[in-house]
Amino acid sequence: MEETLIRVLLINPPALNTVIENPDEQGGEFLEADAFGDFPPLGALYVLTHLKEKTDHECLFKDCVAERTSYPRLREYIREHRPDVVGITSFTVCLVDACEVARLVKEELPGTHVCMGGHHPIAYPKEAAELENFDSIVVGEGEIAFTELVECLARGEDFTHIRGVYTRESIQPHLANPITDKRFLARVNVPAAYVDDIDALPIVDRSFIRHLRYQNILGVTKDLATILSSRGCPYRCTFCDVPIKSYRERSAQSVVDEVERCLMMGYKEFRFYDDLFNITEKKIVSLCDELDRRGLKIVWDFRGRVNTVTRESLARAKASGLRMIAFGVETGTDEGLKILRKGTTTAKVRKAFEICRELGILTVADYIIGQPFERSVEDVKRSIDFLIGLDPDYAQISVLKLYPNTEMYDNAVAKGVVAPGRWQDYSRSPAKDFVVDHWDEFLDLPTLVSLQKYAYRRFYFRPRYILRNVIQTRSLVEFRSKVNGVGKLLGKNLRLS
Ligand code: B12
Ligand code: SF4
Repeated sequence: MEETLIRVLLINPPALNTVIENPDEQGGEFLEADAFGDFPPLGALYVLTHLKEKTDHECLFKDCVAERTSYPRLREYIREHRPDVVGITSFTVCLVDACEVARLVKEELPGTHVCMGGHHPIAYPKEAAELENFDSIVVGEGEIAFTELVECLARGEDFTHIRGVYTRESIQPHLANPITDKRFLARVNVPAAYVDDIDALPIVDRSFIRHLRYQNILGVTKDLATILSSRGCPYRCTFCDVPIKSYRERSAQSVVDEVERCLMMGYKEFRFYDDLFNITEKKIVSLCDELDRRGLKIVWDFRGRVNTVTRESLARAKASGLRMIAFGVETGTDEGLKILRKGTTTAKVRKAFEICRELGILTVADYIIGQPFERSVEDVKRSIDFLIGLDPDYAQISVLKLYPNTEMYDNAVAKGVVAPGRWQDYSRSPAKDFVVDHWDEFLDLPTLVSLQKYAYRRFYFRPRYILRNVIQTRSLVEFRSKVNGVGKLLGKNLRLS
């Protein structure tokens, strides 16, 4: 059949109706990952870039989170641009907003095909396929699958043969015969879209977002680009549902090509947002070699694990501009790390932070309290003591949330800490008053929240800490964002105008 050119819009929905992760979150004393700043939705951008490179269809992108787009404004945008296909990226916790966007599109343009991709359909394919107002869902990595879907729609052809693309009807046989695909978390049990060679994907087209200022409270400039040098994580920490388990690395050449392209667009700072950036020392060294070979001097940071950290590789990275590492420390005892299946020890954690301190690399410790093995206030305080002793430059301290599809959540159900099926019910009929469960077998949530505040205050109000930060701060942007960030962390009205 002949193909007509169509207009495709990808939307990152507003995050206005995120589920309640902590009853105190409206009180201004709550800080979570997203409060650290806005980040470009790279996954959706990868999908759109692929479509743009491989076809002649018109591609549009709307990041309602970064643009603070309201629903009335989004409605106007849809009316004005009249897309033929709308792709919506999704998080389970923001499902209400994804559904609201789909409803709005269908009200304005009933004939427009609406497709849901992103994390939610990976976590809950069955429930996602049955939602109203979506004509299809994509389970897994969407670049090739979504391009094929759009091509089929443009030709008026059936699309249900495409791997990972489902409708309410076409997913049914797979639900009756669930599969296991070792490349994904065991719960992803319908055939999912997967990209074997991530190096072959076109470099993310940031012209879709260059007008937006993504900023992060831990950054040094207003021109921060996030970037991925790998996909997947083979570890199986019990609290995490990173959906893809097979690890794929991009070549250093391809990553640095992307860095160069970003520099040409005016980006000055780079955050590697890989699930697991430092899988080996060799990976870090080859990236640095490639940066040096091209004479590029950049400021960069990454999220990493402590167990592959060596002095040599970090010294090499520091010399090539590495500014900061965010480590998933999680908890302060070996017993706890073992239960979380973190695959590391407190000694290794200490060593990694020591090396960073010696080399002048800033550190962030991601930390979780309210763990199933913390049975008393004293246990939590002991864990906080470890964090204080570690003395990272920043700490992000959360109360453990029982996210969908994690082993931790299943354990909580098995122990009767939470009722079964809560996320499935929510995924079938999302409601914005859904409250995320916590492990409250030993300590109730108000106690955990007050311990979280206690930990933040203890950490950030140490005179030594304050002095060190004043000395280290390099620019006004950095200073202002640090004060705002710490103000937000501590619930004080410290905002600088
Ligand atoms: C970077 C990151 C962030 C960043 C940036 C998020 C962003 N805007 O993209 C920040 C720090 C802001 C963040 C925040 C949060 N995050 Co986050 N984050 C990640 C992380 C580490 C990497 C995401 C990524 O870039 N992956 C790489 C890209 C290539 O993959 P991708 O995003 O999955 O995209 C692919 C597919 O999903 C699909 N796809 C995506 N969109 C679309 C759209 C269409 C139409 C189609 C067809 C396909 C498609 O194709 C893409 C390309 O292959 C993941 C872990 C992970 N490995 O996914 C967690 C993860 C996505 N985050 C998660 C959570 C829970 C959150 C928070 C809710 C945490 C919190 N309590 O605040 C918030 C949500 C805030 C918000 N409303 O945006 C969960 C999601 C679980 C779920 N079932 O929804 C994950 C899986 C981590 C975890 N295990 O807890 N996050
Ligand atoms: S917490 Fe980090 S190391 Fe553990 S499975 Fe998730 S991404 Fe991998």
